[in-house]
Amino acid sequence: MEIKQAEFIISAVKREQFPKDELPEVAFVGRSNVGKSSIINALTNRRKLVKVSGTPGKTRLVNFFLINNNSYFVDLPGYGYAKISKEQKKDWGKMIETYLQGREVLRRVILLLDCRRIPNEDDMLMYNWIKHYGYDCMIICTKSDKLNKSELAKSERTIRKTLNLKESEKISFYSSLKKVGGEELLDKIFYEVL
Ligand SMILES: Nc1nc2c(ncn2[C@@H]2O[C@H](COP(=O)(O)OP(=O)(O)O)[C@@H](O)[C@H]2O)c(=O)[nH]1
Ligand SMILES: [Mg+2]
Repeated sequence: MEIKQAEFIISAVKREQFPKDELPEVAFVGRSNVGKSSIINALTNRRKLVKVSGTPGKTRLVNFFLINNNSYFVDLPGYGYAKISKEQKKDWGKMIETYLQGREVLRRVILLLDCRRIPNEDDMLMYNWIKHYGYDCMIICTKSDKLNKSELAKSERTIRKTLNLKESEKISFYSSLKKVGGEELLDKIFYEVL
């Protein structure tokens, strides 16, 4: 699949602002700095659709991007940024929950993990949260250009073990820098979504 059109629609701070046109949604979530903005830009072929490494303080925004006029990419606020206050953490949780609770048009949640890191407690919590709400969770490991083939295999084993993944649960690797295999990855992302 190829993304021919990508358009920023809204940074929502509350439910009433979420799109109401019932198009299917794919949401991206992950630790701050995992490469979430970069992968959305890479897959949509847009250098600045999403700001890379913007101020991590915007913990409450849920950004919607209209894709090919038939679906949305939803950029959920990142977690695990060290320097935010307790209050902001609460806001983050509330906002994610507001979005994940009963979002019928949400077809898939993409959990991004840095391929060089062992998933931490926040990652595990997020993974379990997605499952708890009954959504289809797809794991994409970012920054794959940073590891060689055997290191990538090791990374996959570590992630599988840490998150206790079933064999049927697949992991994809991607580099927003190299952008190899973007169309195949999009096929997987949109599988049974459209
Ligand atoms: N080497 C490499 N660096 C990346 C990749 N993706 C993101 N980065 C870098 O990681 C940092 C965080 O990226 P960003 O997309 O802003 O992460 P976000 O906080 O999750 O939105 C930036 O310095 C990016 O340039 C990648 O695939 N390869
Ligand atoms: Mg970002």
